[in-house]
Amino acid sequence: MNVTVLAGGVGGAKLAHGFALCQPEIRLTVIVNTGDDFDHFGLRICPDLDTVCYTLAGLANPQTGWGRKEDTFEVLQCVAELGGPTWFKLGDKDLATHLERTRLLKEGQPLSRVVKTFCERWGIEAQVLPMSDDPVRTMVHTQEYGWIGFQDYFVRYGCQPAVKDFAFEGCERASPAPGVIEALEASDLIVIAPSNPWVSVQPILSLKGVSSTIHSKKAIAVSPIIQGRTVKGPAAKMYRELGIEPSALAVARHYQPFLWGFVMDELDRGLESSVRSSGIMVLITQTMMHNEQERLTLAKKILTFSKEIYQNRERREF
Ligand code: FO1
Repeated sequence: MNVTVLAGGVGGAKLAHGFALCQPEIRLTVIVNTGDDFDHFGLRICPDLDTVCYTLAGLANPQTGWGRKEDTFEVLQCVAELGGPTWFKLGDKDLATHLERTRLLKEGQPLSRVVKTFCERWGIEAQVLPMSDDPVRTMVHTQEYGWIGFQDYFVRYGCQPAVKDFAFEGCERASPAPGVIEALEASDLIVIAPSNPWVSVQPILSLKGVSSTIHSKKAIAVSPIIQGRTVKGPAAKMYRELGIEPSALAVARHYQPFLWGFVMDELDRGLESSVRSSGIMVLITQTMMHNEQERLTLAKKILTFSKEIYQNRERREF
């Protein structure tokens, strides 16, 4: 069974890890948002790709979800002594990833090739694909600062500014990375991870051919919102600022054209009938993933759910 997961940072990485633990029974591809990527100290930083790869390789920092475990910040400390910028916390081990990636990109290698090399080196069995080899930059239109880059919004200003809109600069010119459309087409199951719908999943969907391919196959989405709040990150705040009440129902409506099935937390059981009445099949289960076992359990439940949806559809087609 071919499973493709669309992922942003921490939430996407955790669910992707759950599916990775189901290998070799499934073949896993993870398509990762690169709209958050930016240049810092002249280095190419790819936060979501690194979060996914570190998580799959068992190298992730368990406290933050991003960066590497057991890292130190000596370089950043020395940067601080020189009066340089320290708002973006780059660990010493993490810096090696950015140094080597930047070197390979400067040699002319596409990002997808660099990711493949790193995955082989880190012993990652899943196919991890950047959404594109071309630059796409997520921009956030804020009340306070106008249009700003995503990492300025997220890290420098701590998601405090009120959002008005988003743009994915370069997405019209960008092509999906080699393998992205092929993986989606060959999928028996496409999963939209519990990542931020506005700034983690939407950049992937904005690329040529991605939405239409998912539309023709249909997907299962996992709500990143539980009881009106996000497990991590600003998704619920964004919904509110855009005039939409944040809820699992709002997420289901967001993805409705693509949806086959929707996974929402047991704490949101009260919203089940509203989602079902939109013609979407629902799985209610624990969606919080506190540890490896819970990642695996959620992935397995989604696999079983997808089989039930198949059977249901076949029955209806006869
Ligand atoms: N997120 C933060 O909130 N603060 C940081 O200082 C920070 C540093 C950082 C360094 C490397 C990396 O790969 C990710 C890092 N992140 C940091 C996370 C990251 O920028 C965001 O979580 C994602 O872009 C959103 O998915």
